[in-house]
Amino acid sequence: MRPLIAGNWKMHGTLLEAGALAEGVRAGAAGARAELLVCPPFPYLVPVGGALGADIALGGQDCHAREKGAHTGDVAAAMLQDVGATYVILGHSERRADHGETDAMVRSKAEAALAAGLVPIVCVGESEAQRLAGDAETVVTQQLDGSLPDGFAAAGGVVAYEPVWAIGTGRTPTEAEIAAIHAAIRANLEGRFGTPGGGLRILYGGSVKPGNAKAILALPHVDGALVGGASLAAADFLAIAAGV
Ligand code: G2H
Repeated sequence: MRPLIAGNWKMHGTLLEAGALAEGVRAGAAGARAELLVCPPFPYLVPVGGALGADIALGGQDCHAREKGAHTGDVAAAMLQDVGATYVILGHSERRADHGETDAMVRSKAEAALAAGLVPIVCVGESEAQRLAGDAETVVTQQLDGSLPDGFAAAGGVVAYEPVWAIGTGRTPTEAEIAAIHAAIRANLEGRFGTPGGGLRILYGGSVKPGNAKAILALPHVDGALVGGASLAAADFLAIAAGV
């Protein structure tokens, strides 16, 4: 399967900076083996989508579970689709922490994304305390069971494994730990969805940098990366993509 390298810009940058970053990604993306995806803040989706061009995918960082309505401050999946997005990140640990998003809420959002024709990227990952208690695999499996809707595999959904303690910290699990969780995620997907689950992409996220990307991306069942901080510099993002 074609690897996916996704940039999660989170809540960073100005309009000018977003445009320049998108231009920089576009300028260096020709010939990339990986599929590239950029997920800017909502106000920058349209200009960034234009600057990226047709060969680099555009995504949102969240969507609402409802199709439309009186939900001040929220964005519908169909709105993302309307402005050219094809993916949406859901259930990122920052949203689970900042907005109290539960597995059930993430599942509802993923259903809305599927209904709008978007590919959901559903994030899962354990806290440091859960890792130290030996519960990482159990936690991730529970999150998968609770967060993924039934139509997930048929739509080519993406899972991102992001251990919470590795996000923005410069720390990563060992290669063996990443491989073990990704194998467990693959087994879970195949167990639930059968053969289609074996074809879904599982991304690793959490302090992916040019210096560690190649080794992480070479691990079995690592089908790409969800990149935060390092996606804010075009050269770093492209260097990570060159590691697949
Ligand atoms: C994890 C990741 C992007 P960073 O949140 O989703 O961020 O690469 O900064 O750890």
